[in-house]
This record gives sequence, C-alpha cells and structure tokens, in this order.
Amino acid sequence: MGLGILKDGKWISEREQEDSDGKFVRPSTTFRDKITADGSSGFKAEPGRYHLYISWACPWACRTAILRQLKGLEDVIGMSVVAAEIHDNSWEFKDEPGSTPDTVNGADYLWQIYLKADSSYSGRVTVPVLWDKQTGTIVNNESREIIRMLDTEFGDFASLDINFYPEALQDKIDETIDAIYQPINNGVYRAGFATSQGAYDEAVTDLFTALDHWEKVLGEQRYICGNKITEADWCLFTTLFRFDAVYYVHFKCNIRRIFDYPNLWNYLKDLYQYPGVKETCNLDHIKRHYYKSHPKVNPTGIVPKGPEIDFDAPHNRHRLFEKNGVKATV
Ligand SMILES: N[C@@H](CCC(=O)N[C@@H](CS)C(=O)NCC(=O)O)C(=O)O
Repeated sequence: MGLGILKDGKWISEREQEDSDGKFVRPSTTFRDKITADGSSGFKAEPGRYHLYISWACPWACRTAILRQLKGLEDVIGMSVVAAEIHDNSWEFKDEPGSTPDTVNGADYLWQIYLKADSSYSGRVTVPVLWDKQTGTIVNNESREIIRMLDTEFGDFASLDINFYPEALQDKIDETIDAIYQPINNGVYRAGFATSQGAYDEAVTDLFTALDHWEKVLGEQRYICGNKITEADWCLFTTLFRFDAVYYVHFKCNIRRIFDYPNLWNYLKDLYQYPGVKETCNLDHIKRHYYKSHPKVNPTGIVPKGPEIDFDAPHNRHRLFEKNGVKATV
C-alpha cells in the first residue's frame, strides 16, 4: 500500500514515486488558472465563490490556510479539511477531530473532486485545491500560486489590511521562494522518500547546507527577505514547524533539529506566535498523517509520543531587530 493516483479517470491505489536512481520525483501540479481582482482571467475574485480543500498535515496546503487566516478571508473563501491519514483512497472526508465534511461537493474522497473538474484526469490527487463553485471546477492546485492570489487579488474583501507581497520586495520574495523550495520544502521529501543511499545523502546534504545558510541570514535580519514579513516566510514556516516532530525522525533529516539552530528556532517561534497562525497548526494531524500514511517508510504505523516542543516559549526576535532605532515591521 502507498500513495495512489488517477489514471484516465480511474483511481489506482498505489503508484511509484522514485526514478531508477531511487530519487523522489515530485510531478508538477496541473490546474494552474488564476483568480484576478478584475476577472480578466475568467475567475473573478468574489466573496462566497471559491472553496479551499486542505489538510492540516500538509505543509503546502497549510500555506494557503495561513494566508486565508492572516488576510481575514475566512468569511470570503470556504474551507474543508480532509482526514489526517491517507489509506487506499488517499485523502478522504471523515468525521474526526480537526477534519470537516465536504460541504460543497459532498465527496467522500478528494479524487472525486478532481474527477468533477476533469472526468478523464490522470495524475496525483493533492491538497491544496482551490475550487470554483460557480463553474464547478478546480482553479488551481499549486500552493505557491494560491497564496499569491489570496494575498494580492482579494484586497476588496480581506478584513485584515496586510500585504505579504510588498512591491519593493517582489523579486526578492520570488527568488527566495525558489531558493528554499528544492533544498528545504521539497528537500525533506527528497530525503524521506529516497530509496537509495546516494539519493538520500544528496538530499540531506542540500537540506542542511540550506538550513545553515538561512541560520546565518536570520542572524542579520528578522525575516528571510529582510525586516518585513512576507509570503516567503510562510512558505518556510510550514516546513520548519513539522521538522523536529516529523522530518527529523520519519524522514531521517537528523543532522540537527531546528531547536539546535538558535536563529531558526527563535524565528520559528516568532512566526508561530503571529496572531492567527497557531489556529492552522495541528500537530495531531501532522504526526498521524506522516507516521501512519507512508507504510514503506514506517511499516508499523507507530506514532512517536514526543518530542515536547514549546512553540509558545519567548523568542528574541523583536529585541534583536528593533534596536538602534530600526523598527522591524510586521
Ligand atoms: N506542489 C504542490 C504539492 C502539493 C502536495 O504534494 N501535497 C501532498 C500533501 S503534503 C499531497 O496531497 N500528496 C498526495 C499524493 O501525492 O498523492 C503544492 O505546493 O501545492
């Protein structure tokens, strides 16, 4: 048993996900339309029209839940949350703490939503999914693009006035999201799903080289693009939040914990304590998902009890970066 896939509209409950060198390969997502404020793309930003399907376990999906929350879009864009564990039918809707039913399409499984959008769809069935109720289709299933739409196109409806893609930093934000993707966000998966020593060694080396780099950067500035919080921070946050509880053990990313990096650890607590963020952090779903959904990686499905992590502990980020008259902006 492992992760499944749709092939010409039919669900197959097991698929290969490594190449012949044992390297994990993440195929591109396929629904890539855009919502725009003026509707020029065919999908106009409107309240009540769109719905997000997410998993509290998934770092990519949680990026979108964070942006929805931090922009104050909860009453504008609906949200359904799949069950924590993946079994033969992949993501499903189930009555369990933290999850919700699919109130929009009444589906039992997420793959049914993909087939509603395209009855002959072939490919992975992933979260997040941004659904358009008006045309009955998936607008987009790529987290990075969804957060951008929530951040920049829903200004007329967002109840909180904060912009995580400020004009002066846009190139830097895009470069930074690119820079952290392969070694860090996808790097933990490349390490964890590798099936050869060489593929694992390469992934884990890339990962810790990148973490060492950002540790240094965060000694000089409060956030990864400077002293202003941006989309790039939320892209990094969802990976860092899962790191010590899951990736360190389950994916063998165990050269150091985030806790062992003074700047990254304080930065992680700083972001976690940003108002609204902890509501999107569900360690029960995260741990059950990873430890119970990858039988090739953890055949017993046993979920470790620890570690104890106090994300609410004080951090030093204001003190570090609000001295000498320089005020870090949040
Ligand atoms: N590039 C996508 C990746 C999404 C993704 O891979 N989601 C995972 C959960 S962490 C998933 O749904 N996996 C199910 C599968 O691969 O079958 C994004 O950033 O949105």
